[in-house]
Amino acid sequence: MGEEIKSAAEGAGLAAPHADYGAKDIQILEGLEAVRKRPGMYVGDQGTRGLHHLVYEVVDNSIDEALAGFCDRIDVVMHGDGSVSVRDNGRGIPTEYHEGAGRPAAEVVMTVLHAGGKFDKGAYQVSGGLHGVGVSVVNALSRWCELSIKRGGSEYTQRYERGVPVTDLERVGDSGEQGTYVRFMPDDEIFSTMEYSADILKGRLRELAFLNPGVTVTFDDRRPESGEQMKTYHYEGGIRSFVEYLNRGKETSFKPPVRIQGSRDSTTVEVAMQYNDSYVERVFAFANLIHTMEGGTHVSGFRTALTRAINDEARRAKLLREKDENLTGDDLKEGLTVVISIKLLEPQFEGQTKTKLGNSDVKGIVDSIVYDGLKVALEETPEILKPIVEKAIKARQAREAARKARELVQRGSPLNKLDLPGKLADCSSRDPQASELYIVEGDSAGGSAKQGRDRMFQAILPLRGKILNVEKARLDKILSNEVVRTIVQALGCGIGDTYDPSRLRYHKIFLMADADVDGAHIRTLLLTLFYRYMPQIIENGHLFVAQPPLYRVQEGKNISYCYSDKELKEMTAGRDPKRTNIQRYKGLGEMNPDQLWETTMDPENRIILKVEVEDAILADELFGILMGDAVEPRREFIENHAREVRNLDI
Ligand code: 0RA
Repeated sequence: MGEEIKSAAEGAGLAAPHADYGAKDIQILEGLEAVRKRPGMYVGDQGTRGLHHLVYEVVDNSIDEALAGFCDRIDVVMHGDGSVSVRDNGRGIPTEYHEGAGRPAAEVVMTVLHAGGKFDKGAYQVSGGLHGVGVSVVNALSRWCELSIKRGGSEYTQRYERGVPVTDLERVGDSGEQGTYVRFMPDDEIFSTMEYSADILKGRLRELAFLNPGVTVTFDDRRPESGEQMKTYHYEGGIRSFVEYLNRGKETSFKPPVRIQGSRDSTTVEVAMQYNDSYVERVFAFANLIHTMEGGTHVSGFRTALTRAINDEARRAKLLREKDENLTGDDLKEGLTVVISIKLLEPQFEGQTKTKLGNSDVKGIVDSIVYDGLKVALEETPEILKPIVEKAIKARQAREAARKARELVQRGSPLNKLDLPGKLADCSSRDPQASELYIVEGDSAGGSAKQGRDRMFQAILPLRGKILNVEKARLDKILSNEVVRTIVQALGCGIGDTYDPSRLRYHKIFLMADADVDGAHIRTLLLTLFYRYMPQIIENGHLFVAQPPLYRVQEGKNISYCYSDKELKEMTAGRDPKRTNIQRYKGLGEMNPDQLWETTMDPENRIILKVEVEDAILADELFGILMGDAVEPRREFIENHAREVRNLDI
């Protein structure tokens, strides 16, 4: 019998457990094995997302303690060895012997899937979607994991390897404190990357601090290269501070942000909102602290309430006359920054990335709480109404103009060749899934790309002229820009709220610009256009950045290409420089069609970067900083990130 279990454990790469096997061990090993065999099912994927998810999972457990009112401090450390630790001052995972399981409760929590939920941990757990799978999943996907618990006057520790306990839970001393400390080393057999991004982690930790006012969250990056100081996040103002943070550096129509709060049927709703002087709307919605990027019923409820309340009050205050039409939800979007945080008992997460809230009763609840709350706020501070209404009326006029401009851009069916931009060298294929569009900067590069491509499935769109900074313009102006129109026409799918995915003519869209600072700038302008006005293209994984080589290295008849200075250094290390001919490409235009095909466009050889939005707030900030008005943060950002500019991944 021992043999059989051993092979199951070994099959999943598990270490041998410390004690003799029993029926309960078999169950645990099977559970851990399931996690290690299909990690994606539990943490999303085996790349960056999954790796970061491990940290979120442990932190979420600490946050659950905070929500239950037992924890007000969480310390996250990235250690020099690549491990991560999370310490909280909650109740501590129960250490008592668990009768049913025949082992200490803490060992059950660490080794049995979903065991956390079996204990009474308070009503609203951060669970659902990808979250809430339990710390046992982190344990199973870690090379090792160390647990330390302070509880009931004592301190206990236990060590696990690949999820399996290698020591018993031992009492190591007295302690007057309470809390849980988990330190884990992600397993490099599971994850394709072991590189944590401090920016991504900090983004989520800051977000959690905003969503849990009064809780102090710290982040300490002790990795040798980091050189960063410890960060402390603590906001007494909650999501109101969150909105102020999102609007920092922008002019706002009123201060402080309006805050609305209420609850019904065990669902609590909290909203903070403020208008700024930009033209974009930013909605950050959370359900049980999970960022619902795809929106959902809470967001729809908010929108109907906002529209109704503003129209009612605007009419009462005679800011809208009788003959004026009602303001629409779209009119009220321009410049709006809003954070919505709701907590509910059984969240249903839907959508492509399971980040859309589906509970149908939530819409009415949020609608009525926000409507009533807005009415009260507008009675208390009537002066905020006028700027909102005036801005919305201007937005309506601009949208009218935009509609006319858009009609020009979108007229006709995309299958009609006459409606395609003249510069587009289209591909023969009419199957969007098989078709690729290369958006290329400059005519000479466009020429090379046209000659080098496989015309069966690759279309080329050369761009010339100034690409508009969409961060600083309204939709009507954006749509009158030649470059934007050309792109929208070629894609065929519309822009803004008329975006229609079924009309997208290419499912792979490549941005191809020179590998220099100007190229990076052009690429960022294009990324901003997609991110702000066709975000679905990014969300659905259609947008890529082509990676042309920086160097061509010739040795006799042998030719190879290098995509970075580092690669060139490695390749030429210890070579006789006389026989090596190195050509640095100053731009795509210097490459002949064959070279461009071979290095950058041939699906067999090319290196491509998929544009993904890991963290919407981070991306929002990034574009705000890179494209906005404030000079100082931009200078700072470019100085801090200068080395990464070649891989501008959002
Ligand atoms: C199960 C039950 C209780 C707390 C926890 C688990 C718990 C888990 C983690 C993971 C990280 N930090 C944590 N803190 C607590 C409730 C304990 C009780 O009723 O005393």
